[in-house]
Amino acid sequence: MTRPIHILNGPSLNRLGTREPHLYGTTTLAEVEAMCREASEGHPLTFRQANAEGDLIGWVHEALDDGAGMIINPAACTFTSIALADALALFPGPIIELHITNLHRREALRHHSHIAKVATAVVAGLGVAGYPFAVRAMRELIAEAHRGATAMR
Ligand code: DHK
Repeated sequence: MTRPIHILNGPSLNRLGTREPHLYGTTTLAEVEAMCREASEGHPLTFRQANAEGDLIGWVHEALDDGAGMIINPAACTFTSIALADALALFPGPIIELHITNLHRREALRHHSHIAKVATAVVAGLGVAGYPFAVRAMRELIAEAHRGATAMR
């Protein structure tokens, strides 16, 4: 069985499409999910969004046993949630932290990420195109890990 890539989205990302379109664009989260599924080329993936930190943490815990990789846009939890970072630290596979906007061009309160310390890589500032970009990068990371594991045998 191919292990899935889990894609998690944090608070207010369910409002993509109409939420501050000058920052986040006009693509909806459902359209973003479709872009991710196309980029996955059949690799199984889950795509979820929650406004509550505890839901995100629960989904990270669920993913610990079966996940090949994790892509997470933690939204505002990026800057506040040591609890989410602690949960992600348990995840054995690659983690891509993703932001639609370039946080470093924005207010200072968005410049420090708790999540970056446990992430393999960070994608920020590509708009929603960052999502399929991250899916393709994740497939590479998973294939690389698989090649490494095979070579060890
Ligand atoms: C999305 C959010 O909801 C904000 O809280 C972050 C991020 C930026 C994004 O760019 O995807 O600050």
